Amino acid sequence: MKLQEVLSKKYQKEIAQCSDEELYAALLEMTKEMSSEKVKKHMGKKKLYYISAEFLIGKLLSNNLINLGIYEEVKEELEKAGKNLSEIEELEPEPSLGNGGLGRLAACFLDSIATLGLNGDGIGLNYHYGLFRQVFENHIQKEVPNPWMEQNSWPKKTDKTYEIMFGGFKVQSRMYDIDVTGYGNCTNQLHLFDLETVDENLVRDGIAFDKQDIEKNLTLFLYPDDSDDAGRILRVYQQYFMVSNGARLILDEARERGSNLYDLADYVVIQINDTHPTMVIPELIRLLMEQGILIDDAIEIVKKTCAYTNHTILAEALEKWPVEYLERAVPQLMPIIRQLDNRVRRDIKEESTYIIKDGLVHMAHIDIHYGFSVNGVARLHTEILKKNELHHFYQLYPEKFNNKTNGITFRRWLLHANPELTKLITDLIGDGFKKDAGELERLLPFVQDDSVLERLLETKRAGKLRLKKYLKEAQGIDIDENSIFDIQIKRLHEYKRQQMNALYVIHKYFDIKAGHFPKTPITVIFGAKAAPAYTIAKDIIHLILCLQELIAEDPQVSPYLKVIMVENYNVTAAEKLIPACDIHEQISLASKEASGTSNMKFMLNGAVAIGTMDGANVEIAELVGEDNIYIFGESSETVIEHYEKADYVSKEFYEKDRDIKKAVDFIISDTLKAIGNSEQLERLYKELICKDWFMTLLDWRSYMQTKERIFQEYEDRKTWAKKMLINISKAGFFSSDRTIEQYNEDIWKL
Ligand code: 26V
Repeated sequence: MKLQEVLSKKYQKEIAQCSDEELYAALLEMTKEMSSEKVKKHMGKKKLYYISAEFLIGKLLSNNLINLGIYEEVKEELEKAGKNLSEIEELEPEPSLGNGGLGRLAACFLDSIATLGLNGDGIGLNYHYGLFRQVFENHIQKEVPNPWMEQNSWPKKTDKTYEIMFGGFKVQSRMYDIDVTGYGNCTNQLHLFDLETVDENLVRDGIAFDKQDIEKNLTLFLYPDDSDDAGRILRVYQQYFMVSNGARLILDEARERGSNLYDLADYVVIQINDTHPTMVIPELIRLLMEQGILIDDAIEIVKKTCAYTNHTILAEALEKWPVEYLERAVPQLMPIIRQLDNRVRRDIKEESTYIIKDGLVHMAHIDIHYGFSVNGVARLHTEILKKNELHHFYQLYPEKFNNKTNGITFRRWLLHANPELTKLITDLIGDGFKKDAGELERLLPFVQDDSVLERLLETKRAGKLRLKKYLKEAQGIDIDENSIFDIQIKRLHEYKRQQMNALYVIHKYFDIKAGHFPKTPITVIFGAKAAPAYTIAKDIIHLILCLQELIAEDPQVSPYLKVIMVENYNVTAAEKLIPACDIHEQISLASKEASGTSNMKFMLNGAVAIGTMDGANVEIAELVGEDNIYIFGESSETVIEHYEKADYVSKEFYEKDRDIKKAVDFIISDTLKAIGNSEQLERLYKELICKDWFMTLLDWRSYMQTKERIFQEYEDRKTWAKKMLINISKAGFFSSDRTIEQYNEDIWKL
């Protein structure tokens, strides 16, 4: 199908006469039609359902054109008529159906499942506004709605509707489908459930809305503010709505394929992405019982069908719902959850594994007892689950535990995000790596080739120029492409330690003030959204924004150092930031970051990490070797020991290290208070010296020394380019195609 044909039919116009809006609408239509032609009739009877509260799919147009194999062709066709595909792409709103890594992982997985030709669909919710859009006002994050569904949008309305029961009322759902195109292969579906009665007019003043009116608000936002009961119980309604729809769809489809429900596990495997979809287990049991199946049989059937992925060891992130919430929102599930708990109590002594304790339902415990597989998302993470967090479960069910180190789709994070690097790689080793990421290793011999290293540095420069243009247009910010780009982009959380990076900025500011100038100027870039009710996270953003202004206004410092907090960090921004990066910050407190996935994206784009031995950093370090990554800080064992003994006292570090004290004290200096808000700065200061739960000060000295070393070593451009090339050539392991092959081999068996 040619774009011109669509335009002639739709508008009776030539490409050159069309507006970008018309071209976008036509491209959308054409892509939708082409991808639906590739929906494959799968031969095998078993099908995977990846259920997730988040699918951070990003913009889809270019990605779909790439996967359909027509990107270059369309780009040229447009260019010939004087049109620019990137400009057309700007018109596409980004669906923000996720918070961060967990949601983006789900999107990468769908891409790989389709690319590998596996029979698997996603199931989630069609949030009208998704996650909030972040704006900065007076150095403070404000949240506003992000309406992404427009007249011309990706979701296709289907005829599938279900009646969903809640305590005291019922609602009618409808399924919307987004085509997920695989690279040169088949198309799968992302099924997003929605409610026709949702009322966008409920939203007032930022992202506030009436949280009680479930029929009007159910699918308005992703993770509505959970700082109060109404917000938390709304989450329970959302989760049940998602899984009840999902479970019915799954059973309908299984029956259509010939299942008698007793043999469900031969037809269906469900991957539960974190605990948010956990209620699918009792809901399936309930639905099977409605079909006349006895509870013991129903439990056995479901047990063979569900697999659980854990994405965090943070206790506060492991969901536990008060029994009374579930009684209120989904009373039909509580008898089943009680039955499940009773069976655990009957058979197992270890009280810590019970499902209902102190009036709380431990969602992960349902998954582990009543699923057949439990996996972590990086080797270290899985080991910590087995040894610490889930040790008692591991003793009960060692055979259920397995690791699946995360991965990323190279189609989006290399082919689409970095055309210059893609071209260089293709020139050097052909394009086999697009299907078999392991082929990137063939780049290794080129570390001896100066002209290749030179070309590699040029691709980095191209990435920097693209980011420069983007930041100028999006935020009116100027950056210097000749500076070192040091980037930390991820959700804002204390364990990820953006505050440690900010303290280094303060240190460097003093250094420059004292006349010690870096050889190459440094641009420190942050991108992060904070959960609306997470006070300290918002204080950290406030500090960074104050530093941004302070340094920009200081003529003595600004030629050497620049701090930038990118507004509304999202997938689109990441696609610009990652190819431009020299140094990426992966500085979580060891043991706390389950995996991280931006680390993989950066590596693939020739950036070098500064990181702790945490999450997938451990596996990256092993692959690239110690010369090609900068590791610092205490090990996860030491950190876990500090927690066990409760012996970390941040004040001791503050008092004994002059540089730390000076940097921390600066947070509440008159200089910063003149720019920012005293209450917020003081709260952050106190948090750091009195609590510092994620041990920023513990690792700060080693962090600072490592950064100094990096900036020195950056000066030797050839050696640096070698580090870049080694990172790229070793990135193949982190293709989500590899991850999905392992899920399929060990868990799904499609
Ligand atoms: C959730 C919450 C919710 C409430 C309070 C604090 C808090 C802290 C963390 C979380 C994270 C929930 C799960 C999650 O998103 N995990 C991320 O999953 C990624 C994909 O596996 C992984 O790369 C990240 O390391 C992991 O943090």
